[in-house]
Amino acid sequence: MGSEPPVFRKVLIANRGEIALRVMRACRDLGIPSVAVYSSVDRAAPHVRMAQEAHEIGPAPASESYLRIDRLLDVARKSGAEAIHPGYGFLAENAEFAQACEEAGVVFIGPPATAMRAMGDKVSARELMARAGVPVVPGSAAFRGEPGDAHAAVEPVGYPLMIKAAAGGGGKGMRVVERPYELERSLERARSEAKASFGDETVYFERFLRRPRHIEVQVLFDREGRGVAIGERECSIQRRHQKLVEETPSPVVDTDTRARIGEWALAAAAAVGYVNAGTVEFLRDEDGSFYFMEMNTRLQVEHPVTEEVYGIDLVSGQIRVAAGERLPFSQEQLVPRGHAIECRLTAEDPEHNFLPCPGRIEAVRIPSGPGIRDDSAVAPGYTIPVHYDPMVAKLIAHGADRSESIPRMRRALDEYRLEGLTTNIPFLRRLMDHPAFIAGDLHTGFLDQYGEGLLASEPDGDLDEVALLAAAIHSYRRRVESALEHGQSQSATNGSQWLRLGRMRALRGQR
Ligand code: MV4
Repeated sequence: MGSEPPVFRKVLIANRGEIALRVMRACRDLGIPSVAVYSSVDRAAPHVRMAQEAHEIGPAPASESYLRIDRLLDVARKSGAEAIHPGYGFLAENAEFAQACEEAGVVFIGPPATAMRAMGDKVSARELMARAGVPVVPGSAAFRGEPGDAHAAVEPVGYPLMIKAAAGGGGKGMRVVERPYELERSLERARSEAKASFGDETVYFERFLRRPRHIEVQVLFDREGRGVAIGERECSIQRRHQKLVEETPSPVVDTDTRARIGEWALAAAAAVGYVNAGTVEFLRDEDGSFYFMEMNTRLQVEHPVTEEVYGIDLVSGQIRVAAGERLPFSQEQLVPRGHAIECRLTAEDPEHNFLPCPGRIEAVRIPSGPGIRDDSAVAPGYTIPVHYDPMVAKLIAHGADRSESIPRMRRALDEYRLEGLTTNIPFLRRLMDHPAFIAGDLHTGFLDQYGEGLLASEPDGDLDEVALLAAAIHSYRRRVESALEHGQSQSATNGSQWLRLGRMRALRGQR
């Protein structure tokens, strides 16, 4: 391949942080110059420092910079970029953006807008999947009737059931209904939530699975419709629909199951004319049944575990199929080797309800050694902006099996230093020691069940003394917090949470 011309003359990376660096590296490996973009607060960010060429696209708020389709296409035109990689988040699953790229004659490194739209509506996606032979959770069609008519609609579904927004996804607008008498009230709430979040109050009903696992299958398709399934990832360790730890292979997926869910994932993608990298999400019930949940039409945060175990470069694969090349590997070549696990390191304080704690990084030590990969965007003296995601690094450990990758992850978490920042590293470190985690006994409610026990403040030692201290601290905190809360509405934005924590710390005499 050395002497062949690169597949694109130039690629624009419409993202920031670790994923911008990740895409830049793939471009370099392919001999493609890349173009970075940045908001005003990201002028000195790692992705700008590493770029050969970078353009400012607006002020800090993403809506005025990283989400501005017009400005991104301007930069593509000015810089001569032939293709745009959207990373994840921001515009990665925005069908209008994919379409605008197509219309501007720029290659969007991702699926066609039509495939994104087909997967966007959950009710039609379910119907499409069922027709393609992919199992879906037993459920209803779209429901738009009077609340009183819902009882008849849920008759075939049974209880407990879940109300989901047709335009939803990622956990928004969902409601569990345990008994018939709650149905009408829950329906009204689910509808108003769906209306507020998505501007569409259409809902549908599904049988509620009690302790499911989240298991997803990676696929890659070329433009001729050839596709491969690249194993599964177990992503059951989540908090409020944010994944914290992902791994492959899943502790509960054997070779036959992998082949079976791989076929379903390929059928799901093919049914919408999929091209490029995508992920088909399944829920696995406690009885071992798999059900299609949704499809993510982008590269995912957790793609590195798949890369480590399958020995491939997914981003390079994305770029090559986007340029019209054939799939760079066959299904037979895709044999898993060992086990990989990823932890997401965030500037969040688990001891204070995972409050975002952006700040200045004073010193850094990146772990290394056998089986360790670090995908991060950190540097000494760098200030994490408050405007974006608090994830600062992904740490990936690879080993012969789970009993080798987990100790490697522990060792690497111990090595990691991000001085000046409050991070979730100690929480992740304790998670790696948790007996249920080590046993692979995972489900999507894992952190709800065990999360408290992973906090540093978990009492041990002399219980009477601890109880007394806890009571005193509790009443003190209550006083401080009620003083703070008085006449002050709680804001959901990171920025003002940050200010609020600052005031709270000042009152408590903390740093
Ligand atoms: C479910 C479910 C149980 N039963 N559907 C959450 C995200 C959204 N895409 C679907 N979700 C769920 N759907 C049925 N019929 C439980 C969840 C769920 C969940 C799924 C995956 C990962 C984490 C989760 C956390 C809570 C609930």
